[in-house]
Amino acid sequence: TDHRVFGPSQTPTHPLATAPVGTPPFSVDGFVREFLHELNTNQGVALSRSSINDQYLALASTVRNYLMARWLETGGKPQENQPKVVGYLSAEYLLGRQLGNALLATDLADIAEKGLALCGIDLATLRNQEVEPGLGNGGLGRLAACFIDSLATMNVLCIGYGIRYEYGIFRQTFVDGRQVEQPDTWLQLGSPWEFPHPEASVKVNFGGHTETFTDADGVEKSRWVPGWNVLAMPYNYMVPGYLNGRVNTLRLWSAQATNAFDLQIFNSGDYAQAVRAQTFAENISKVLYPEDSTPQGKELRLQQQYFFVAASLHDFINKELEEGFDLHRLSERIAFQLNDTHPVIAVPELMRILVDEKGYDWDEAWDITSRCFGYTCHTLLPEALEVWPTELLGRLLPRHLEIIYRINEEFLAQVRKQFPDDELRARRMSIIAELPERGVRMAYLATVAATKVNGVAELHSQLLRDKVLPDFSEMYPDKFTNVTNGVTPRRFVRLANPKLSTLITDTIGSGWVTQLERLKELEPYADDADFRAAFREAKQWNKTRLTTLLKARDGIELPEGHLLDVMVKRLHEYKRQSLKLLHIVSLYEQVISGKIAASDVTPRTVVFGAKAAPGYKLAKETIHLINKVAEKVNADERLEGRLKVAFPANYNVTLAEKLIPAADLSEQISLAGMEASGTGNMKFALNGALTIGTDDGANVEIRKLVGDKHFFLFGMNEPQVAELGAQGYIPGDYYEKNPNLKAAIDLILSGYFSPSDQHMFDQVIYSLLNTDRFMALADFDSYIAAQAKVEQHYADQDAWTRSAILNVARSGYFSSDRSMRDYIQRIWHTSPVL
Ligand code: GPW
Repeated sequence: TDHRVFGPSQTPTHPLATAPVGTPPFSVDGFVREFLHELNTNQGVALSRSSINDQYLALASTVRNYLMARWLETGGKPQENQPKVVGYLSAEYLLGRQLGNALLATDLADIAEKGLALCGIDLATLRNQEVEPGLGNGGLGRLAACFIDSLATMNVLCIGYGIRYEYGIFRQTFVDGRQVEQPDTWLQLGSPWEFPHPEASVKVNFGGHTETFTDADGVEKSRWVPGWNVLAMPYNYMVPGYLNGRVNTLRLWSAQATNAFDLQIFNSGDYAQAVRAQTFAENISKVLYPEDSTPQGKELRLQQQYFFVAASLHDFINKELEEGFDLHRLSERIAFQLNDTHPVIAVPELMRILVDEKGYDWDEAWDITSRCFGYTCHTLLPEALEVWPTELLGRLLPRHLEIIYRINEEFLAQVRKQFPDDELRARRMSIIAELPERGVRMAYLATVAATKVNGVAELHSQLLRDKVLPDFSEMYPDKFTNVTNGVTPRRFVRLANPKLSTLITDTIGSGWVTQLERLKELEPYADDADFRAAFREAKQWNKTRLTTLLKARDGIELPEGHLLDVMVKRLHEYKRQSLKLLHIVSLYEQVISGKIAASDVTPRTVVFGAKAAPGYKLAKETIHLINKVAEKVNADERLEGRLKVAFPANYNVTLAEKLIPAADLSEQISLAGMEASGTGNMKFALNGALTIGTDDGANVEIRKLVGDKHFFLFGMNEPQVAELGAQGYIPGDYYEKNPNLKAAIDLILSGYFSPSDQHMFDQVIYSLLNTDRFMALADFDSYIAAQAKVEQHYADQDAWTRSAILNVARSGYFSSDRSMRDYIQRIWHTSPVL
């Protein structure tokens, strides 16, 4: 079947058709011309009558045009011996605003600022007009965005594949302190960064049944007779490398109804039903599921997963490879990376393509498939591991379920061969779970199929081997590896922290932006008083910028001269926002009960940023409680203004870029063994905040690199957590034993923060007192002690600044460029193009 559903393209005959597109001149003058041209022809307005949005859209198009020439080149047909492409398969890309990054990548920021000023336009105003594409929930989606940035900057070919959700992560508002979700209408004011390609749409099948038939050689086979289909329409986004001219592609799929689909219904005369069918199809890419680390097992979610994976595999095989390419060599041309289990249905899909469509025999197809995939696991929480009920999978993708059963059969045969007389092991390892209902364990399927399985920090990879997949690591010891996460220094240092960036560049040159380990060269300057003063000045500038922003954005007043203590991440019990809250309430309680004088409190502002999954009751109640505590604390004069709590709504990438550079203290306080890596932790350290944290995820590596003296460690380590759990953890004991903890909890239980309803927060508190699955009470003492050390250290401005500088200097390892080098060496075996 022809995948070019809207017909083939023409062969060019005019000489200009093959010439490269012209890049606008790299000058203020050239820029202004291009900008006005875009404003007039694209927006259809004169400068004098243009709105800010017109100007923003025209500016975006202008910057795009500078990137275009290289994009067209790098998107050209593949050559002989061209390097392998990375096909990053991810259900989420949390991109953040595009304009600033594009201006940086093209070095156009100064020119644009000057040019726009000549037109009477303020660049900063236009930057603020952009609504960020929030096509992800948190760490996992942001990691994908950092990785594609790094690959482009490193000149590695990559296509990011994902979904163009019409509504990204919800916009969070607070009503009486409670989270209320609003739809994220990010496309409403125009989407200047995307290029739709309706002509390249791909049909994706669903449902129906399978049937057996006998092929020409008399072999009995199965084939899929789908029940319905939708069109996947690609939207391309440019992924520019930093100052290197490379532009890779992010290809996000949008769902549309197929003609065939509605024609059938139109013919039946039911017009209204036909229109509804359209809506049904479009639902698939309508909205991002807002659960982070807790999949909901919804049918539409499985449809989304198969939808983008099927379109992406089809796209790569039929569009990116030259015609007639021998698929036996597929793994020489693509390394598909599975970003968690969300895209794992790609494994049976590739098998189906090879066996059913290309006619390969099973073993041949498996040989190819098992060379093409790498699998990254991002969690240890059992509830985060996806298991799709076979009932659902069989209904939606009957042929894929058959293929999964066959994969499992052959896999278990291998297990039994390698470990004879160990039926228990075979059952444990089965890709098919029997209880609580029959389901497909997507992590097992991925592990069996992938060439490499990696965790996202050293501790996580070790626990993955030893606790989550021990049987698999015994069977395939060489399959398992670690790649510690990283973050892009372009967005999270160079763009987010311009003053620090200038200071660093003035001191060691600009190479650090692409070779972040060179931050090491800053180490000696920690002992240089002038440098420390300049460093403090940059931090102060960031705080002032944040103060201005929060005043305008949320009406929040940040006091001056406070230690800025920041906890930003998704709201989740395992991350323990409740522990941070107990610290605040305890401090407050001690002051109002006269146990300590307000003057003994180190002036501190705690900033929270967190979205809760809309169906996660306890998380939402925790948000409500934080807001209620903030209300009381902020208004209470007995504190003499020395403790403030700020909770700006709708924490997102845009806010992170302003918040993180202003922070003094980074809260990374998950229960040890629960946070796979964390990436916010890295962003803070790179921006000169000190970490208070547990021995969890990448905190372990941060502490090792920056040094114990410059990191506030507290709490149980993972073995201690395991031991306490085995012993039988009784949270009530900690409540009884620690009078400050008890007083804080009692204050909440008394209804002090909820005068209208004394029992408002009973659920949050009783869950801590009765179960406390993540042992917040057990770590409370140690956390408070570590906070005392923070205050001591902070009292010595020079010592603190020295530590902050050393955090920056020693965190170069956490660049996502380094992560990409590790993936390339350990997993993908691809190389940069020159
Ligand atoms: F549960 N992570 C996330 F593993 O942001 F799928 N969303 C998710 O759904 C999952 C993981 C999943 C995060 C981890 O919690 C965090 O520790 C890690 O740094 C990040 O993924 C990137 O690896």
